[in-house]
Amino acid sequence: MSFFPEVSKIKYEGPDSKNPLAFRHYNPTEVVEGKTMKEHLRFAVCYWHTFRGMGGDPFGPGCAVRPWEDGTDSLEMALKRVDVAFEFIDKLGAPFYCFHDRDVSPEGKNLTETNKNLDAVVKKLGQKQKETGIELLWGTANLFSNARFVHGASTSCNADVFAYAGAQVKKAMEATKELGGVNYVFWGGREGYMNLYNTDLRREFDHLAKFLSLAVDYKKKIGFTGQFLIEPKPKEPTKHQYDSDSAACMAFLKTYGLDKDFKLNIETNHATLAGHSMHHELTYASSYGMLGSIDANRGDELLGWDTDQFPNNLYETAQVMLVVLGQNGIGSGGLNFDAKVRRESFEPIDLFYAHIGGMDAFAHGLKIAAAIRKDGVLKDFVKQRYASWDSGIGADIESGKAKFDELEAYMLKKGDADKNTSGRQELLENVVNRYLK
Ligand code: XLS
Ligand code: NI
Ligand code: NI
Repeated sequence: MSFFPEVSKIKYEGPDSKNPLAFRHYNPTEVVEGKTMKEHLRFAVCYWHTFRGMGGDPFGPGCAVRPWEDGTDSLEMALKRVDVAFEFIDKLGAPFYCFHDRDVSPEGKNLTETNKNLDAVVKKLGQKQKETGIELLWGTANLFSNARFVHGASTSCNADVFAYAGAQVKKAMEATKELGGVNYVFWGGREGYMNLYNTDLRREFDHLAKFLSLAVDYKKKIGFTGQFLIEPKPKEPTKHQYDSDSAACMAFLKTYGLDKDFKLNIETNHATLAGHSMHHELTYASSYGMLGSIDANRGDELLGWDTDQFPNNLYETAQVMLVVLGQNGIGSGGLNFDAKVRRESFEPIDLFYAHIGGMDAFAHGLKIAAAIRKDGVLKDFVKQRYASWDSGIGADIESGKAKFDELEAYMLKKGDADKNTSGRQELLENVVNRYLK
């Protein structure tokens, strides 16, 4: 039985194609900088938006047309949805998918039943992975939808909720391991505060760190080798999320001695909500070897919340790929489309258009970034800009040879600093635009 009978396998047809169900740039076997596009981009489809999102918003319930849904959150429906998901991902040609435990399987009447539901679905996911060759980029636990998480999970004022969350992550990590997942993600959910009058901020941070260190312990115990990732987000659902941006996450991890065990999964729309560009968030993490994976989407310039739209901005995808190529690849991470079609795009076929466009935007961005790197236009400029640090006083400062005494003696003798040269921002922006084709 087919759930998308009108769609066959999406193929690469080249930049001139006008077929909306074909790739114009994503050519999985095309080699760029010594690796195939498939290896560079490591696209993943997310289960929550793509197979559970029904387009609901604060003004109305979901209205997406999904002929396979029976309107229930039953185990039977969950098992059927696995067939839908794998047909979609397989036809699209994405090599990976990602899920939360509660996206793929329903909550039961108690934890025992909930875990049994997950076991049943994981079994089917495993079979489908084998059948299709699709792999799991990452798993995670939904620690925010159920009412028990109203005050957060590991940062809840209720110790029982911390315990429940621990049990849930333990199970989700086991499921991820069983399915060969190459990463495991911790997005904060409701770990944050709405109001400081009722919040012991320091205690909540300590609990968050305790929770993550227990996860590290358990990871070692069961021999799960996937990369742990923290996903920063500054606000929504809480007013202030503890994992607010790359810098905050890295400072937190360092403070609690967890920095060797985690990297970051950085999401475009979360970067912009934090008042940063995606380029900034990626560069910050990558500079310290902390960029592990990417949630690929975009926000709306005029809306101040997490709209999770599909990426289409070539400037941005090129910047993302410049950072990724600059660190020699995304490693075990990938580009997960944490993105949802608009409420108005309610037909199943829209899911294909959305993903094809996102994949093409990144494949195109990859080609642009590679061309910029090939000509060395930015790299050479930056190298030249910092040349004063490569010898003389600059090299002495960097190596620790020059202290304040030496700096004073040097400058007294010289009288004044050498003249500055222009940063040439506009010139460089023009140069980058030359490659946007
Ligand atoms: C929500 C997050 C979430 C994570 C996974 O804003 O992006 O979807 O990626 O829990
Ligand atoms: Ni998001
Ligand atoms: Ni995300």
